[in-house]
Amino acid sequence: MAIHQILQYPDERLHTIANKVSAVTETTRKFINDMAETMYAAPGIGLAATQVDVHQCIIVVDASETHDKLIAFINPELIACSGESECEEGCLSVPGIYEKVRRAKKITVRALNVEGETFTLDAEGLLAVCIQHEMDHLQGKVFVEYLSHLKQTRIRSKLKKRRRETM
Ligand code: K2U
Ligand code: ZN
Repeated sequence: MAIHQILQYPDERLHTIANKVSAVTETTRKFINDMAETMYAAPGIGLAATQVDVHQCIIVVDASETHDKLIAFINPELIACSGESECEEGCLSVPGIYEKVRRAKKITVRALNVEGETFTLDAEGLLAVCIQHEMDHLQGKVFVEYLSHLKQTRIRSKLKKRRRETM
Protein backbone atom coordinates (compact mmCIF):
# COMPACT_ATOMS: atom_id res chain seq x y z
CA MET A 1 0.00 0.00 0.00
CA ALA A 2 1.05 3.64 -0.36
CA ILE A 3 0.42 6.96 1.32
CA HIS A 4 -0.38 9.70 -1.16
CA GLN A 5 0.39 13.41 -0.85
CA ILE A 6 -2.74 15.47 -0.07
CA LEU A 7 -3.24 18.60 -2.19
CA GLN A 8 -3.21 21.81 -0.17
CA TYR A 9 -5.69 24.67 -0.69
CA PRO A 10 -5.68 26.86 -2.76
CA ASP A 11 -4.23 24.33 -5.26
CA GLU A 12 -6.31 24.70 -8.44
CA ARG A 13 -6.41 20.88 -8.88
CA LEU A 14 -8.80 20.76 -5.89
CA HIS A 15 -11.37 22.41 -8.15
CA THR A 16 -11.33 19.60 -10.74
CA ILE A 17 -14.65 17.79 -11.27
CA ALA A 18 -14.11 14.04 -10.88
CA ASN A 19 -15.10 11.48 -13.50
CA LYS A 20 -17.40 8.51 -12.92
CA VAL A 21 -15.66 5.16 -12.47
CA SER A 22 -16.60 3.01 -15.49
CA ALA A 23 -15.58 -0.34 -13.96
CA VAL A 24 -14.47 -1.42 -10.48
CA THR A 25 -11.19 -3.33 -10.98
CA GLU A 26 -8.31 -4.63 -8.89
CA THR A 27 -6.58 -1.33 -9.63
CA THR A 28 -9.60 0.50 -8.17
CA ARG A 29 -9.49 -1.67 -5.04
CA LYS A 30 -5.74 -1.07 -4.57
CA PHE A 31 -6.23 2.67 -4.96
CA ILE A 32 -9.02 2.60 -2.36
CA ASN A 33 -6.67 0.79 0.03
CA ASP A 34 -4.11 3.54 -0.56
CA MET A 35 -6.76 6.21 0.08
CA ALA A 36 -7.71 4.54 3.36
CA GLU A 37 -4.07 4.32 4.43
CA THR A 38 -3.57 7.98 3.52
CA MET A 39 -6.72 9.01 5.44
CA TYR A 40 -5.85 7.09 8.62
CA ALA A 41 -2.25 8.39 8.53
CA ALA A 42 -3.32 12.05 8.18
CA PRO A 43 -5.32 11.43 10.45
CA GLY A 44 -8.76 12.09 9.12
CA ILE A 45 -12.22 10.56 8.99
CA GLY A 46 -12.77 11.03 5.30
CA LEU A 47 -10.87 11.51 2.05
CA ALA A 48 -11.86 12.14 -1.56
CA ALA A 49 -9.78 10.95 -4.54
CA THR A 50 -9.63 14.58 -5.69
CA GLN A 51 -7.50 15.40 -2.65
CA VAL A 52 -4.76 13.06 -3.84
CA ASP A 53 -4.97 14.41 -7.40
CA VAL A 54 -6.90 11.43 -8.78
CA HIS A 55 -10.04 12.70 -10.44
CA GLN A 56 -12.34 9.71 -10.12
CA CYS A 57 -15.61 9.59 -8.15
CA ILE A 58 -14.27 7.72 -5.12
CA ILE A 59 -14.46 8.65 -1.43
CA VAL A 60 -13.57 6.79 1.75
CA VAL A 61 -15.09 7.53 5.15
CA ASP A 62 -14.60 6.19 8.67
CA ALA A 63 -16.51 8.22 11.25
CA SER A 64 -16.44 5.37 13.80
CA GLU A 65 -14.98 6.00 17.25
CA THR A 66 -12.80 2.93 16.88
CA HIS A 67 -11.49 3.98 13.44
CA ASP A 68 -12.07 0.49 12.06
CA LYS A 69 -15.28 0.84 10.04
CA LEU A 70 -14.18 2.06 6.63
CA ILE A 71 -16.82 2.68 4.00
CA ALA A 72 -15.79 3.17 0.35
CA PHE A 73 -18.20 4.92 -2.01
CA ILE A 74 -17.67 4.64 -5.77
CA ASN A 75 -19.79 6.98 -7.94
CA PRO A 76 -21.74 8.21 -4.88
CA GLU A 77 -25.10 9.94 -5.48
CA LEU A 78 -27.25 11.75 -2.92
CA ILE A 79 -30.72 10.27 -3.50
CA ALA A 80 -32.48 11.89 -0.52
CA CYS A 81 -31.76 14.53 2.08
CA SER A 82 -33.77 16.19 4.82
CA GLY A 83 -33.41 18.81 7.51
CA GLU A 84 -30.50 21.09 8.11
CA SER A 85 -27.75 21.18 10.70
CA GLU A 86 -24.60 23.17 11.35
CA CYS A 87 -21.27 21.52 12.15
CA GLU A 88 -17.73 22.81 12.61
CA GLU A 89 -15.69 21.34 9.79
CA GLY A 90 -12.02 20.93 9.02
CA CYS A 91 -10.28 19.60 5.93
CA LEU A 92 -7.01 17.78 5.32
CA SER A 93 -6.48 20.11 2.38
CA VAL A 94 -6.98 23.21 4.55
CA PRO A 95 -4.99 22.42 7.69
CA GLY A 96 -5.68 24.39 10.86
CA ILE A 97 -8.88 25.99 9.61
CA TYR A 98 -12.16 25.06 11.33
CA GLU A 99 -15.40 26.80 10.44
CA LYS A 100 -19.14 26.08 10.78
CA VAL A 101 -20.99 24.86 7.67
CA ARG A 102 -24.73 24.18 7.23
CA ARG A 103 -25.59 20.90 5.51
CA ALA A 104 -28.48 18.42 5.24
CA LYS A 105 -29.12 16.69 8.58
CA LYS A 106 -30.09 13.29 7.17
CA ILE A 107 -29.05 11.83 3.80
CA THR A 108 -29.45 8.69 1.73
CA VAL A 109 -26.49 7.88 -0.53
CA ARG A 110 -26.38 5.35 -3.37
CA ALA A 111 -22.97 4.11 -4.56
CA LEU A 112 -20.96 1.11 -5.73
CA ASN A 113 -18.91 -0.82 -3.17
CA VAL A 114 -15.43 -2.23 -3.79
CA GLU A 115 -17.03 -5.30 -5.42
CA GLY A 116 -18.89 -3.09 -7.88
CA GLU A 117 -22.25 -3.80 -6.22
CA THR A 118 -24.81 -1.04 -5.72
CA PHE A 119 -25.71 -0.18 -2.11
CA THR A 120 -27.60 2.59 -0.34
CA LEU A 121 -26.81 4.05 3.06
CA ASP A 122 -28.90 6.28 5.34
CA ALA A 123 -26.69 8.58 7.39
CA GLU A 124 -26.97 11.40 9.92
CA GLY A 125 -24.67 13.12 12.39
CA LEU A 126 -20.93 13.25 11.73
CA LEU A 127 -21.14 10.50 9.10
CA ALA A 128 -23.64 12.53 7.05
CA VAL A 129 -21.48 15.65 7.37
CA CYS A 130 -18.38 13.78 6.28
CA ILE A 131 -20.03 12.12 3.27
CA GLN A 132 -21.39 15.49 2.06
CA HIS A 133 -17.99 17.12 2.64
CA GLU A 134 -16.25 14.40 0.58
CA MET A 135 -18.87 14.48 -2.19
CA ASP A 136 -18.27 18.23 -2.46
CA HIS A 137 -14.59 17.47 -3.12
CA LEU A 138 -15.62 15.30 -6.10
CA GLN A 139 -17.41 18.36 -7.48
CA GLY A 140 -14.29 20.47 -7.02
CA LYS A 141 -15.71 22.27 -3.98
CA VAL A 142 -13.70 22.92 -0.78
CA PHE A 143 -15.65 23.65 2.43
CA VAL A 144 -14.20 27.18 2.81
CA GLU A 145 -16.22 28.16 -0.28
CA TYR A 146 -19.33 28.17 1.92
CA LEU A 147 -17.79 31.04 3.91
CA SER A 148 -17.89 34.77 3.19
CA HIS A 149 -15.45 36.17 0.63
CA LEU A 150 -13.75 38.10 3.43
CA LYS A 151 -13.16 34.90 5.42
CA GLN A 152 -11.92 33.08 2.30
CA THR A 153 -9.44 35.89 1.58
CA ARG A 154 -8.19 35.81 5.16
CA ILE A 155 -7.79 32.00 5.02
CA ARG A 156 -5.83 32.18 1.74
CA SER A 157 -3.53 34.84 3.22
CA LYS A 158 -3.04 32.82 6.43
CA LEU A 159 -2.16 29.64 4.49
CA LYS A 160 0.20 31.48 2.09
CA LYS A 161 1.96 33.18 5.05
CA ARG A 162 2.30 29.82 6.81
CA ARG A 163 3.73 28.25 3.64
CA ARG A 164 6.29 31.07 3.27
CA GLU A 165 7.36 30.57 6.88
CA THR A 166 7.91 26.84 6.42
CA MET A 167 9.94 27.18 3.19
O1 K2U B 1 -12.02 15.92 3.33
C1 K2U B 1 -11.25 15.89 4.27
O2 K2U B 1 -10.28 16.65 4.32
C2 K2U B 1 -11.50 14.96 5.41
C3 K2U B 1 -12.10 15.65 6.57
C4 K2U B 1 -13.49 15.06 6.70
C5 K2U B 1 -14.42 15.83 7.57
C6 K2U B 1 -14.65 17.18 7.39
C7 K2U B 1 -15.57 17.84 8.18
C8 K2U B 1 -16.26 17.16 9.16
C9 K2U B 1 -16.03 15.83 9.33
C10 K2U B 1 -15.11 15.17 8.54
C11 K2U B 1 -11.08 15.43 7.66
O3 K2U B 1 -11.28 14.24 8.28
S1 K2U B 1 -10.87 16.79 8.67
C12 K2U B 1 -10.44 16.23 10.19
C13 K2U B 1 -11.63 16.00 11.08
C14 K2U B 1 -11.66 14.92 11.88
C15 K2U B 1 -12.73 14.71 12.71
C16 K2U B 1 -13.80 15.58 12.74
C17 K2U B 1 -13.78 16.68 11.93
C18 K2U B 1 -12.68 16.90 11.09
ZN1 ZN C 1 -11.88 18.09 2.88
